[in-house]
Amino acid sequence: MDESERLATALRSGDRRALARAITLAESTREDHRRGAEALLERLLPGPAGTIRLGISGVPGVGKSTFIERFGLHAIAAGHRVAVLAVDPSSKRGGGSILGDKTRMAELARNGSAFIRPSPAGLTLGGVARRTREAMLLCEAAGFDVVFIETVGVGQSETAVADLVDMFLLLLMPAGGDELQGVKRGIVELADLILVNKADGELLPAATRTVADYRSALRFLRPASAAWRTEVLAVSALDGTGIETVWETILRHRAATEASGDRGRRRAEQASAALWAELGEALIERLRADPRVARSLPALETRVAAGAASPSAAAREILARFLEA
Ligand SMILES: Nc1nc2c(ncn2[C@@H]2O[C@H](COP(=O)(O)OP(=O)(O)OP(=O)(O)O)[C@@H](O)[C@H]2O)c(=O)[nH]1
Ligand SMILES: [Mg+2]
Repeated sequence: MDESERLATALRSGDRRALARAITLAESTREDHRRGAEALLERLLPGPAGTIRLGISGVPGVGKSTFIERFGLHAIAAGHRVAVLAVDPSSKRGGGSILGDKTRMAELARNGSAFIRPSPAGLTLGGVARRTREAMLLCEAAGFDVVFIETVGVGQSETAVADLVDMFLLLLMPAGGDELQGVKRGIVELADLILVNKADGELLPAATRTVADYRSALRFLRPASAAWRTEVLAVSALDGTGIETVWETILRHRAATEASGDRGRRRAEQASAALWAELGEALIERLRADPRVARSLPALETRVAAGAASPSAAAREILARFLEA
């Protein structure tokens, strides 16, 4: 039995240490590690059917960790196994965030049916998204049938996460008026489910108002698919209000998008997008490593920067060098 076969067997049995090791392999930039991760992923395909991939985003402090812990424990009680991955390309959290999140999600972290993994540090957003996709597939192969991908609301990372999952959840704060609280319209448009958190205590009236505001604002948005219209719910991650309704809504979304074929199509599109991203990355790497390109590239880049050559002509010339037999 070779290494990837051994790892695949341990992983399929649900061994969390094997899963952690496999993800480390996938995140590594070392060529032999990458090859090992590839061999492993090949072995594990096709993954189990019926998994639920959820993205979640929201500004710092909105209650993502509290929500994931509460919701995760609920899903586990319903017989599921829950993995939590983070996409966070900003250096301010990076590898250190796991400590914070594991203490914030202490009960979930201790649960044998949960697996929590921080964002790989030191990668670009594109790199993080690629490796997170692989980590997600590894989690599913290890029997984690509900996978959460969390990102802090910093802009582009939401799109990257929405492109990895079946359903994108946006967590909002209860707001005083009808202001859109710094959440970009484009991000609201990505959401399949909007949750106004902290609907408890003295924030309850504001939360109820915010739900109504978003419900009416969404009436003017064209739904992204005929099978599903974005819904808005009030929840309290702290006291558990609405958590059961969130779970039911997720199952309803799954049923609707499965029946319409949207779910399969979305996953197929995501897989081919991942193929093209890998291809693009691999080609650029090869191109940069090519000695003929290396000789001509700096001078051409300088001329483009100085406005003396057009990017398209320069690109054509570089490609011609690269493709020279
Ligand atoms: N009242 C109330 N407070 C909440 C609720 N959910 C979270 N909080 C509080 O809000 C604060 C932030 O919660 P977190 O879960 O750490 O928020 P987060 O979105 O994960 O924050 P970052 O990890 O910094 O991005 C904590 O003090 C929580 O106790 C809720 O439903 N109601
Ligand atoms: Mg958090």
